[in-house]
Amino acid sequence: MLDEIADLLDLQGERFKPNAYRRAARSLEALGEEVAAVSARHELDQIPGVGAAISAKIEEFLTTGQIEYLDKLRRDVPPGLRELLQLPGVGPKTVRMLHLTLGIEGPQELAAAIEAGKLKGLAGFKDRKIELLRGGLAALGTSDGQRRPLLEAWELAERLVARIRAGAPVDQIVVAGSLRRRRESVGDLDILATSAAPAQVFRVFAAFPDIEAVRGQGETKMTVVIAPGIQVDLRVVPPESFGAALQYFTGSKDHNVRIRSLARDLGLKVNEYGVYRGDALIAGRTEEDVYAALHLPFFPPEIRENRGEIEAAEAGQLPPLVPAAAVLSDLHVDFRAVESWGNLGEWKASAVAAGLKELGIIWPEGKSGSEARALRTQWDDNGMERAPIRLRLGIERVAGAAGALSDPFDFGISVPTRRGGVATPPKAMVGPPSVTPWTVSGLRTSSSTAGAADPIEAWIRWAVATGTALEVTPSPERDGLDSGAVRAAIAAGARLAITSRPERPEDLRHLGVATGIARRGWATPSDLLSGSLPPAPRAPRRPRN
Ligand code: DGT
Ligand code: CA
Ligand code: CA
Repeated sequence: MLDEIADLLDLQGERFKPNAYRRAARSLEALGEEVAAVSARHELDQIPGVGAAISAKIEEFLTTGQIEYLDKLRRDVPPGLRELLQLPGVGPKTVRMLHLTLGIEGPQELAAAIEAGKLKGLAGFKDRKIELLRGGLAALGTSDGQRRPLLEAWELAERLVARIRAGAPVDQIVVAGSLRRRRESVGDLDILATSAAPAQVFRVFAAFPDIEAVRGQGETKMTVVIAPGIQVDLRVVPPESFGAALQYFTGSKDHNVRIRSLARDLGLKVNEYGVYRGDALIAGRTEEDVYAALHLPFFPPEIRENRGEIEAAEAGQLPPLVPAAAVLSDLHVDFRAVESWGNLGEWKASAVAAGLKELGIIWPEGKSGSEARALRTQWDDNGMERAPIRLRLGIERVAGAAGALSDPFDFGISVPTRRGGVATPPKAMVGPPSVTPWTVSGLRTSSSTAGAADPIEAWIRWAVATGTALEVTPSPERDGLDSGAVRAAIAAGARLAITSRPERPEDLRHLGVATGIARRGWATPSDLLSGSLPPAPRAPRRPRN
């Protein structure tokens, strides 16, 4: 409490008092007995740094459990400023400076200031520190207005849609917005539906568990906040406008600005209700209709960012993005996940449900060979080959780790990982020639969480030079390439390995989310490793023991 008083006084710009409270706090920490015992002997003021004012506050706490002075300070300082104190590497002096120079009063304003580049050049704000702040803000997570990792938003959306479908008569229901574009972070969810009974749809929506607040409700739109603070907009639109609404609310804003201007050139008007010539509605039921009315091909949602897709379409050169249904391999299932969900039958069922034809199960280096052989036996006993799903086994080791890579099982695949290793790629991957470096795992390319992103360019060059693919996962803030890195990798000629990085069998369905990130990076089938897998391993050795 004394430290908190010091922080709050610092926020108010007090010069000497904060350090007096901190000194007293340090003395109490070093006390070696209960402060109540010292108080009982009336010796509080003999503690170094504890004068009359502080000892009175300690007495107050011991008798009432509170310190009125602290309570008043808490009331006086804006709550947003106190929240900022929780950020890594941010003390009261920094918060006060941000408050005074940029008028920042809380996490949202700080996030906006970072995005607007206002922190650049401020004394003490190197790029790395700004990255840390950005990550810290994302992790604060408690207040509204935070962007969420794609996968978290996707899972919430999945539950919401399933619930609405189960409880109300909906014809079409699609989550639009940044989630449909598979943006790596999502601000809020934008759900669109058509229904013969909109009121019932809204009733079911409002009854979703974990709703923190209802922000607004009209005839056609309802906005709620779902714990922990994710805003969700639901719109029920007429079927003849569904395509136009979907096009409008999928965005991105920049893409839509271009679309509207192309429409103007054709003497047309486009909005969330449809495409109009004068007052006549000429398209709106489907997105395809909307784009066709503007003489444009259908744009896959993932590339609607005004990053060259309009020009590509005009030149008739939209890339043939890898279809989600074409990704039939999940190339990096961590053995530890299989181990902790030991029933291979469940993995098989999930893999079949996800339409997979191949699973790569990867050992962390150092695990024993008997476990691998036991898995192989279990696999055969479960009839996995008849599913038919091919099993590939491999070893993951830190890229650049010294010493020969032992491959006792003869599986022939290795996964150099950045995880736990250095941020820049090694000169060479050490290993026996029988081992094919397959995918690079553990790269973090999105800076939306704490810590800076890895220097991806160097890894891309290394992947190209060593013939190793780069992993694309549904969680680039944790590991894997984000869509920007995907685009850079493709431009450099690197291959991609798409994986759901599942923790549980049911997570295999996240492969589609990872595929979305690859598509967002303009990946086509020929950019995938799965299009040209290394030769199948030698016939599985069934141990007899
Ligand atoms: P988010 O939620 O920050 O992750 O990103 P979005 O893209 O989902 O943005 P959001 O939820 O504000 O709006 C959804 C879509 O609706 C957006 O991508 C484009 C469209 N939209 C929203 N507001 C406007 C606007 O003021 N002008 C235009 N042209 N489009 C808008
Ligand atoms: Ca949104
Ligand atoms: Ca929205």
